[in-house]
Amino acid sequence: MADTFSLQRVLETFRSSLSENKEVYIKYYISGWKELVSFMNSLGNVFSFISKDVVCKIQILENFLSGENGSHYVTIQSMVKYELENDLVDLTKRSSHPESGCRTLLRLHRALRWLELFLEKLRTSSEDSKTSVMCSDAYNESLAHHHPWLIRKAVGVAFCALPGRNTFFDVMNAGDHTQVVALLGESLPLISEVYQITEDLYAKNNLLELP
Ligand code: 1Q0
Repeated sequence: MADTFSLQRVLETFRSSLSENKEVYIKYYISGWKELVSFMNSLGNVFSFISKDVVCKIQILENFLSGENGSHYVTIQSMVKYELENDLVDLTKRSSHPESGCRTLLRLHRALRWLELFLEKLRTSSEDSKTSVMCSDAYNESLAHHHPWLIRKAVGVAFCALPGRNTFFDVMNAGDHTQVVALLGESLPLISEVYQITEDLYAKNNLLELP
């Protein structure tokens, strides 16, 4: 991972995460999240409670991937099949498998929906649009449904510390603002595709509400 964030690299990792037959490689999926975490860290300490949680979830998945059953964790599809067939998922209440790959990835998956909504708002925003409003609208339409009151409040405080739209566009390191908008237009269908494939897989297996 290079030091400076680039939107292009996020795009590339999500592109690499799709296999030819539309399976999602966990390795690249989490690389995409690592890039986003490094971006979030550059925004300041207010965001550290969020990035800590993401880092922790990335670590859980990396441990599975490098562990003795790692071959079953190559794609999200193989993980779901393996964990379900071997009763490794707590389906209704957290008990003997509180940190399964399936429930851990579900948290990132829900956050990916937030990202998709936020980036779409950013792409179609005008110069006087506020990132804090775009961020919290995207949040209220997605992740907020899964978070308790206390977290929603803390997230609301963090949003107020977001830099403005111009700074956001600059730190994406993707050229001038017109180029950033074009790149966002290119990235979003990919992010949506990865999201939708995962969503369909989880829905088919009744995994969307894992505790
Ligand atoms: C740039 C601003 C970042 C705003 C992030 C918005 C999302 C807020 C998420 C709040 C998470 C709160 C911390 C803990 C939550 C956990 O309780 C929860 C559930 O886990 P569990 O184990 O308790 O059941 N965890 C989650 O829901 C995971 C949340 C992950 C949030 C990931 C947000 C990642 C943001 C990355 C920066 C993207 C910058 C976008 C622009 C970059 C251009 C490509």
